[in-house]
Amino acid sequence: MANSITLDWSENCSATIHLYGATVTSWINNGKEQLFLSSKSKMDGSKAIRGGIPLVFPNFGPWEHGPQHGFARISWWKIIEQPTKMSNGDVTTVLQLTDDDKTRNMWNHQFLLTYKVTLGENNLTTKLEVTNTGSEQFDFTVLLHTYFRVSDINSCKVSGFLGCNYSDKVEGTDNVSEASKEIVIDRNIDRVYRLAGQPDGHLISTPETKLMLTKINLPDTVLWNPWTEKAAAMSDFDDLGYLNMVCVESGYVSQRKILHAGETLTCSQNITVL
Ligand code: TA6
Repeated sequence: MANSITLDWSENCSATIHLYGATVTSWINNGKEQLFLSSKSKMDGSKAIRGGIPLVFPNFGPWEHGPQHGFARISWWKIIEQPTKMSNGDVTTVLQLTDDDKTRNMWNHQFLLTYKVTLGENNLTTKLEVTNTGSEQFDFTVLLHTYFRVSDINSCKVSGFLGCNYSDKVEGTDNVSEASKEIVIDRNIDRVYRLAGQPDGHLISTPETKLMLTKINLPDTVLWNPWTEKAAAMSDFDDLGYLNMVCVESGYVSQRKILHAGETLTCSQNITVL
């Protein structure tokens, strides 16, 4: 069984989604790869894929019930809609994950995750629907852990955080206000920005490419680069990989989202090549 599916918009515009974690592992636009995938990433289901767009659910960060970042990115998802070319030229596919013994042993709730990936000529949209299919409410956090490829981290600028409050997991501080219009990554950065009410858009720019990330119902953004020491400490991450990636992660993580029985949260991000 093929473990991944590919969306083909044209010969130099495509996206690949691995069924393990429904992880988008590649997005090629105009012949150029836009996502970072570690050359040492496991791709056999033995561990979360290190790169692309891993899905974090039902918990962002360390979790008392199971592995960090939850089970969605380490589960085999099912394709419920094969790649389909729409009338406007976009190509879409839909994958699904529902609760099973494994997930219920960690987190005893019934849920349905429906993930739609849409590839456009110059954009990639990933929409996740979280439905509580049980009879009791549950709460969770959710995040799209996007690894953007950059030619050289030293020439990368990320914007859209000015004035936002963040917690800094490296410095151990909270309620810090971002004073920079553009952030240059020059060290280990691991920040959870609370953007509620802020413009939901980030520009990730290098001399070669400018990508605009916009979000719906994902009010927070995590900014992460492991830098030298943490890169070297990850067995599935190239030691120098930090030079070619930045994680700008769309999430609902600062507060836990409560879903009552039968309720659905629909959240999405769109990345456009400008
Ligand atoms: O992206 C933020 C973060 O929570 C970092 O603290 C770092 O742990 C990263 O996720 C990767 O986590 P992982 O479990 O994939 O190694």
